[in-house]
Amino acid sequence: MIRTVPTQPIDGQKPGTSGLRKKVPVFQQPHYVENFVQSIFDTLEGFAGTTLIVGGDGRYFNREVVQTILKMAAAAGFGRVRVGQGGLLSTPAVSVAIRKHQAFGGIILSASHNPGGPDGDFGIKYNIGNGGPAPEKITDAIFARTRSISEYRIADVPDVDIDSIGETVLGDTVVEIVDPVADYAELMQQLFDFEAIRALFAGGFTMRFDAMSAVTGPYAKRILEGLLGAAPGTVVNDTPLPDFGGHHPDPNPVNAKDLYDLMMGPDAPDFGAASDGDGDRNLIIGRGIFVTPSDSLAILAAHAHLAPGYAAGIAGIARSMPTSLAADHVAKALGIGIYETPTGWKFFGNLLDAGLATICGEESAGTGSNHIREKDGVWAVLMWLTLLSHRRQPAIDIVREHWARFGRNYYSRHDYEAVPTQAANGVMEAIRAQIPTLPGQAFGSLTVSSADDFSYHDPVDGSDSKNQGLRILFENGSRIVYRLSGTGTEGATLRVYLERFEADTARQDLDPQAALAEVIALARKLGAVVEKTGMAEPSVVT
Ligand code: VG1
Ligand code: CO
Repeated sequence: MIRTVPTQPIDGQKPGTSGLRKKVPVFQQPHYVENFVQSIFDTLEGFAGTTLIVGGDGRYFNREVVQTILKMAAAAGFGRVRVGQGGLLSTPAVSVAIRKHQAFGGIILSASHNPGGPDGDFGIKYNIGNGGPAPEKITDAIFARTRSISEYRIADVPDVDIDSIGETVLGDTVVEIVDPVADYAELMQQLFDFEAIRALFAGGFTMRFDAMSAVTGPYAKRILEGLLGAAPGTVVNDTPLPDFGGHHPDPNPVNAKDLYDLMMGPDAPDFGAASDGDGDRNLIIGRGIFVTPSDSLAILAAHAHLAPGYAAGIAGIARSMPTSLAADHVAKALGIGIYETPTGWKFFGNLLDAGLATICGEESAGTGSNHIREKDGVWAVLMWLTLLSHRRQPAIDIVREHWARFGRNYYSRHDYEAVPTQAANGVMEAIRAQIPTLPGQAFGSLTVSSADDFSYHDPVDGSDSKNQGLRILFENGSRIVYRLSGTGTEGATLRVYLERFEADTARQDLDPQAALAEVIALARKLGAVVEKTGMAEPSVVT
């Protein structure tokens, strides 16, 4: 019943910041999915008879790939595969399931915040037994395997009915179709005081959660409207669609424009939030204020003890290098550790496992904690609701009070998308060449205090990750960071991260682009960004 199929290596199956991401037609090539999945299994050891978690964000091609993985997992000898009904599981829900059911690992089908549909993106990511993304050591080994693979194994069986809850047997493997929300909702109830949040909604608090026609719809609906009593209709775009309804499920003020406009307008509810394709990102908007992810991380870290799951306080905060220094001010005030890692959640896993960090975050709308090993969009919303239920004041006041106490780190990210790879590399090379001579140089009011090519030494396993972004630090606390995206599927995306610190409360209410004008101009000039990319303006400013 198991078929061994001869195959040949396919170029380019290199996992990036978060798994293997390509256009759907690339994944649809013969053997493409099979080669990659077999390369994952060939890289792992000792999984015979263990459990594998499988699910995805419901995007186009999700259902087909789930079937392939089930048949290959059976051929590989897993004892049990748990799959979300309809092939759905959010990224955080996969992490929850791996940990709760002591699974060997999990496979997530998603290209996260990238658009879906037949011409959109698809992705496959492997998570290890702690529930987190496979570390570089493993993704490198998987990639190496894709270059030498000569056959894959697949069970020759009909498709499994993935829409009905229950168990099916494939050879020696039990396939279990499960409610995708149950385990996740149960964990949230352990971490948060649902009574307190329910009381907030019962008191007339209003909210909009935009699931962007992606995977968080069922989670948000069950938790916010079901368990917490938010008004029906609080969750919008709540049905996961294969093409996300044509939306770009990247929860930032640009792509979640409807929500943003609502929150800035006269009919704004008290609170707004959104999540991305696979449910691990969060957008937080109060009435009249977009809370930057970097600020949100700092604010949540400062208040985490209000949630029962963190009542004992937090051990430390970890942030990715481009994320603003706002969290550092909080860590200092709390007298706890602060860790600076490369971009991508996989770098937080060891710090969380070792108990060094409790709360982690990235400027790209990712926030999470040691409850799992992924960032978690709905979790971040529940953290905010916890805070709002205690403080009973508008989000905008909470943010302003935070700035008054810790100072404000004005922050913005400028993305230059679909740039020819050579041009993007040209910007990086231009900066890299200047790094040795930048320290000490003054540009207007900005004097460079240090500049480097960021490398990370993992304090837990001792591994080193080099070339993780070019950063220029200034004496007044400003910062410029340049990096190339590792999740795009078209040309290169240059990300320029811009930051400036402002301690004076009288100057904390400026428009970020205006407040950062000098830093922005310098960043463009140093990298000759306009000349090299041929773009007068970035594609996306967040
Ligand atoms: C981007 C973000 C990064 C995030 C990654 C995965 O990576 O910058 O912070 O961890 O996406 O997020 P890059 O390499 O394109 O900058 V998700 O929600 O797409 O899995
Ligand atoms: Co995501």
